[in-house]
Order: sequence, then structure tokens, then C-alpha cells
Amino acid sequence: MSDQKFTDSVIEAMGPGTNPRMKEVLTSLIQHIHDFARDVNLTIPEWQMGMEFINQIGQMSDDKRSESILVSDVLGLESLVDSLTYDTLESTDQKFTPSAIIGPFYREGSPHYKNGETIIQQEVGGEKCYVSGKVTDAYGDPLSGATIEVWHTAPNGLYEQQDENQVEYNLRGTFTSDENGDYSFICLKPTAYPIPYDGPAGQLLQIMERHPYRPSHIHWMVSKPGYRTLVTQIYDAQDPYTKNDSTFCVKGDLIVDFLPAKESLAKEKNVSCTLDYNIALQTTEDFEKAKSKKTSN
Ligand code: MBD
Ligand code: FE
Repeated sequence: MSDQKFTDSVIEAMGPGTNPRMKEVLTSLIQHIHDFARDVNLTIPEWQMGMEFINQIGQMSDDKRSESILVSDVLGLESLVDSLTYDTLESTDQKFTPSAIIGPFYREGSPHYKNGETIIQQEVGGEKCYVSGKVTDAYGDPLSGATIEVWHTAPNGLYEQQDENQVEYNLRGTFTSDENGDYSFICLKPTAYPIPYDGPAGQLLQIMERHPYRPSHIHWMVSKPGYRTLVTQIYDAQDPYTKNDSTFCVKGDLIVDFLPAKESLAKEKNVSCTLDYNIALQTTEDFEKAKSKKTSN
């Protein structure tokens, strides 16, 4: 009962009414999971360990923490799926901002602010930074009315929902690009931090003799009707962990230079650093076209 015939019988147990995509996915999953067990000659205690590990992932998770995403991230799975989805063949005339994984700490419904306002609702230390730029389409034309959501951790490495000392939605905000496509806000210069390693994801890292650090980053979600919603992150060029991210999602094009703010800006905005960052969105139509070209190749 350990050969391919057995695997086939499990796959063939699926009924004719199984949704075609589900059938495709589950057929491959059963095949790979059986091949995996055969490949490593999985023992009963090891299988039990694995089941207990999955149970712990669930027990560790609630509406403020998704341990499954964390485990997926340290195994490189979310990053792989992101690349499979969005690393479409760039056509020569289009230039859009690359995506990066959303991670476990996005929250909907962050406060709407006016351009230039701060997402720092509460002093938590760190360096204040003025971030500004333009949202454009993939041909460089400004896009007004784009919704820009950003979120990052406090210098203690905790997102607001993980930290009982931070107020709701601290260091998260939603902005709208103006009639020229311009946006601006004040946040903190992000700091490198360890992903939560007090659960299964941490255990995995330890087993594999790996560190839990992510390079300092700011998360973005930029959307506008007619355009493919961009989920991405930017990374501080000065941070050594950009070359060694525990979740494998740094791409060259997303590494940015936070610069010391010029005196006038520093005084006017009460910031010490500044970042100029432009974002380019791809239309949904161009994305669908690129995708179908990719799958037909
Ligand atoms: C994070 O803050 C994060 O951004 C990702 C991708 C994974 C774990 C923690
Ligand atoms: Fe993050």
C-alpha cells in the first residue's frame, strides 16, 4: 500500500462533481505529499510531530496573529506564490512597481489622513521621516485618487495589534493621491526586527539554525479602480538584513535610500529623515494580458 497505485487510489476517490480547479490542486497535493513521505521515509513519530505542529499553528493564531502565514513565510511559500502571480513578463514600454508579500500583520480600516499628516498617533521613539512621491500608471502618467495604505512596526519591533502599549492603528494610515498624483505622509524610519519566534515559526527557525530577522521595512497597499492592487514593501538600503531576510521577499527594486532631511524640511515637518518614493501601477487589463501570455508560453 505504499506505491503509486495506492496514491492513485486516493486521488481517484474524488467524485465527479469535484470543482475542476480543486481537483487539479488536490490531485497534485496528494501526489506531492505521498511522494514526500516516501522520499524521506517518514516515520510514525515524525508524522505525529508534524500533526502536533499543525495543531500548534492553529492554537497560536487569532484575529491578531496568523501563525500559518508566518510559517509559510519562513518556508518561502508566500514569496514564491507572490512571484508566480506577479512576476509577469515586463513589457518594454511598461514600468510598474514590483510586489512583495503582504505578511501576517495587515489590518483593514486604518485611519484616513490628509496628505502630509502623520501616522504616528503616539510617541514610541524612533526617527521621524517625511515620505512623499507620485503615483503614476505604468507609462509615467500621474494617477489621482489612488488609495495608499501603509503600515510598519514601532522601534520595539511590534505592530500595533501585537503591543498592548500602543493605541489602535498606531503607525498605520490611509492616504489618497491628489490631483497631480502626489502623496505625502510622516512615519518612522523603520527598524529591523525579529518576526515573532515564540511559536511554531520560531521553532522551525531554530531547528533550521536560522535567525528570525526581517530587514527594516514599510508595507504598502496601493489601489485604484481599473488597476491591479499593488501590495509591496520597501527596504532601507543601509540595513544589512536586506541581504538576508528571514521571509525571502526583498527585491532589488524595492530597496530605497532614506536620506537626512534638509534643514528647512526638518524644521517645517519636525522630521530628521526623508524618502522620495514613486509608485507605478499596472492596469488590470495589462496584467490580465501579461498573465495569459505567460500561461500560454
Ligand atoms: C512581518 O512583519 C512581515 O512583514 C512578514 C512578511 C512576515 C513576518 C513578519
Ligand atoms: Fe512586516
